[in-house]
Amino acid sequence: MTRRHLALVGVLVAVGLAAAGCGSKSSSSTPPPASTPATTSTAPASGGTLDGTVGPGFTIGLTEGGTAVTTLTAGTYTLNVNDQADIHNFHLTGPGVDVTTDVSFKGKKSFTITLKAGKYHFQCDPHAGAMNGDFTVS
Ligand SMILES: [Cu+2]
Repeated sequence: MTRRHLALVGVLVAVGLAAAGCGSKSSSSTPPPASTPATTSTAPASGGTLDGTVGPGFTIGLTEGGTAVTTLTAGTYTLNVNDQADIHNFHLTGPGVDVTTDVSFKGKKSFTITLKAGKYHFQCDPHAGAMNGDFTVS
């Protein structure tokens, strides 16, 4: 092996180490969070899980992680409704969303909803005046 050859090998090793060091620093197993795509996409952009409850009394509520929802970030969410009475329903409306359980229905139902910036309202239709709530999406 010539001296020139050895020098070249040394350079390649150095480059390889530099690249490896750089790679281990910036790369990780998870890709960076995707920002909202410019084009319309059906893939969930963000969001999480929302819990809607109605009944058994004259109560209705919407929580996320146990906290009452007042504001949310736009995105796709799973709405899990626990409708605990056959005299109430859980009806959520707002930009692009209109989902409800039947009044006579009693049990759990899940919806996938995509929330956009704007005001949303949920209520029990038969008792809308007393059983309702609102939140804002931005
Ligand atoms: Cu009701």
